[in-house]
Amino acid sequence: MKKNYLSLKPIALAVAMMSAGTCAYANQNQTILEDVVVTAAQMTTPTTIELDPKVPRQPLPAHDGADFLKTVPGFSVMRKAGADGEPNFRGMGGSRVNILADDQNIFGGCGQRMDAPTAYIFPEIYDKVTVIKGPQTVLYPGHGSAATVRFEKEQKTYDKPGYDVHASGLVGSFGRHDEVVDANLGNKDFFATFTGSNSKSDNYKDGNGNEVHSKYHRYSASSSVGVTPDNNKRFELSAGRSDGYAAYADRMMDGTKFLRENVAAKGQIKNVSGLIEKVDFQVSRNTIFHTMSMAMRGNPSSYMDVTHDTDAARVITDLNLRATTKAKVGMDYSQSTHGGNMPAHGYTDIREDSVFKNTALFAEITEELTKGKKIIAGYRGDYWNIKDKRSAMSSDTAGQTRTELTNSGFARIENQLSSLHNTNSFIGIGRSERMPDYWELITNRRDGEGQSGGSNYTNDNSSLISTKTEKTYQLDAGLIHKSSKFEAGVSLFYNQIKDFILVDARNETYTSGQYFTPTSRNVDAQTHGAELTTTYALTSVLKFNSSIAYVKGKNKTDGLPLAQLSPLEGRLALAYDDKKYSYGALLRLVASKDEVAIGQGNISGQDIGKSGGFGIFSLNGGYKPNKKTLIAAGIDNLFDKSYAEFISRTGNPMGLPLGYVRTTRVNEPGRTAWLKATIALD
Ligand SMILES: [Cu+2]
Repeated sequence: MKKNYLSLKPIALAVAMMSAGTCAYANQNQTILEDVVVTAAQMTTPTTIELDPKVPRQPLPAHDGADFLKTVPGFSVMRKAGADGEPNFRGMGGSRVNILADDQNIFGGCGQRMDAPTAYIFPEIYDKVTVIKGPQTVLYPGHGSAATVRFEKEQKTYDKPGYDVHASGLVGSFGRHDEVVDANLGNKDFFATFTGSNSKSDNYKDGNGNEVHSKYHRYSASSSVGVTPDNNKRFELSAGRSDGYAAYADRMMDGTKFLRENVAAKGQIKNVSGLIEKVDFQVSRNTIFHTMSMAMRGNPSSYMDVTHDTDAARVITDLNLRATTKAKVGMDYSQSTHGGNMPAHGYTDIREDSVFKNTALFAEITEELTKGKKIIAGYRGDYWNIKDKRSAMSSDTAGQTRTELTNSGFARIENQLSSLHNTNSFIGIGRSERMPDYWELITNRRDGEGQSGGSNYTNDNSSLISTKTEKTYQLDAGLIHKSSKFEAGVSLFYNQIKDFILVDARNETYTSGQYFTPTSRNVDAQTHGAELTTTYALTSVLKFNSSIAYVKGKNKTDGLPLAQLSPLEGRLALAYDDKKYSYGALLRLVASKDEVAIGQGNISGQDIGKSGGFGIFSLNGGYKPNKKTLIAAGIDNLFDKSYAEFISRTGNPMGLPLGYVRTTRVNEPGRTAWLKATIALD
C-alpha cells in the first residue's frame, strides 16, 4: 500500500498543485524567470515546445541533437555509447520523429543505424529548437507522425554595422571538453555568419566504475554570407562541414567517419502584395560519407563505407486571405541516393543501392473564429518514387520502382478559455501517412518468408514492394496555463496506427544472414499517453519544477505490448536564482518496465527485456558576473548510481577490446562533473 502511494505521489502532487495554482494565481501577467540550467523543458504553446540551445542543460548532453532533446518530457534516447543516441518520442523511434536542420532533412547513412540524423546536428550553433507534438503540422519535409523537431538558425540582420558573438567552453569528467563559437556580423546591406564547434570525450565509466567503450570526437564549421537589398529582401548562401568518430559499446564496429557536407541557397521576400505576406525558398545539398570500422579495435582493414546524398528544394508562401484568414502553402522536393561498399566481400567502390524521390504539396490554413479562438487545418500530399538499384544477386526487386501517393492532414481548435484566465486549450485530430524509410524498405527484409538459408545478405527477400505505408490516426489535446507564480502544461494523445511498421528481429523466422537482417512487418498498433509540466514560484527567487511523461501501447496483431515504449518518468527540480547566483537540484525518477516485446522495435533497436526503476539525483549552480557572461556547473548522477535506460542497446557484445565488461544494456555514465562558461558579445 505504501509503495503504491509513493509511486502515485508525483502525479497527485502535480495535480494538486495545478488546481491550487489555477485558483490562487490566475490573472497576473508577470511570468516566472527562465531556468539558468534547464532540467525539464516547459511547453511554450499547447502544441509546441521552444528551446534555447545556447542555455546549459542537465544532465550534460553529448554535443549532438538527440541528447539535447532528453530534457523535453516525452523524449528518451537510446544509448549506444557516448554520442549518437537515437531520439524516441512517446515510444516512436526512427523516422517517426522528423529531424530538420534549417528545414532540411539530414538522413543518416548507416545500414546498421550508427548515425541517426541528430548525429550530424550540433545544437549550440543553432538559435532555436522547436518541437511540434503529434501530426499537428504539414509544413515540413519528412512529415513526422510522432513529432517534428526543427533546429533553426535565426539570421540576424543589422541596420548599422554591428556584430553578435556567442562563445562557450566546457570541461567535464572523462576528459570531456567542448568549444563552440557562433559569430554574426553585418551592416544594412550585408551579413555574414561563422559557426564552429569541437567536442571530445574519453571513455566514460558507469556507476560501477566499469569503463564503457564510448570515446568520441566531433567538429563542425559553417559559414553563410548574404545580402539585404532592402528591409523586405534577404538572400543567403551557406556551406558547412562536420566530421568525427565515435566508439560504440553495443556492436562490433565503431563509427570512424561521419562526414557531412552541406551547401544551400536561401531567400526571403516579405510584403510582396496585400495577399502575399512572405515567400521563403531554398535549395540545398547534403552529403553524408560514413565509415564504420574496427580501426579503434586494432583492425583497420575491416571496414565499410556508406554514402547518402540528398538534394532538396522548398518554397513556402504566407498568404493573407482575409482579415481573419491566413494560409501557408508550399512545395517540397527531394532526391536521396544511398550507396555503399563491402570490402569484406571484395567490393571497395561505392555502389548505389537506392534512390528515393519525393515531391510534396502542402497547405495550412488558420481561421480566427472569435478573439482567442481559432481553427487550424492542413493537408499534405507526398508523391514518392523509390528505385531499387541493387543487383539481382542482392535483391529480388532489383531494378524495380515503387511509386506511392501518401496523404496526411489535421485539424485543431485552439481556444483561450474564458472560464480560466491565462489558459489556452486545444483539441486536434490528425492523420499521418508515413512512407517507409530507407532502412525499412532497403536494409530490412520482407515479412512472411522463412530464413533465406544463411546467405550473406537479404538476397531474395526485399521489402521494397511489400511493406505498406504506416497510417497514424491521432487525437491530441492540451491545456497550458501561465500566471505570475504558476505555470502548467498538459498534453494528452490517443492514436490508432494502421500498418505500423514493426521491425521484428525475434528469432530466425524474422532474421536472416550474417547481419541478422530483421524484418519490416506491418501490424496494427495503438498508443496513448500524456506529458505534464508544472512550475511553481515559491518565492521571488525560489521555484519548483515538475514533469511527468507517460505512454502505453499495444501491438494488436501479435497480441503483445508495443515495443520501445519508455516507462513512466517524473522529474522534480528545485531552483534558486537571484539573477547573480543560482542553485538547482534535480531528482529524475523512472519506473520499472514489465510490459515488453523482446526482439521487436524500430530501425533504431528492439526491446531487450524488462528493466528496473531508478532515481538519479543531480545538482547544478550558476554565476552571472554580468549580463553577458554565465558560468554554470553541475554534478550529474551525484550518487554514482549504476543504471541503464529501458530503451537502450545491448551492452558490450563480442568483439570489443579486452578489459570491457559485458552488460545487459549500455550503462549510463556514472558521476559526471562539468563546468561551462558562456559569453555573449554584441
Ligand atoms: Cu555505420
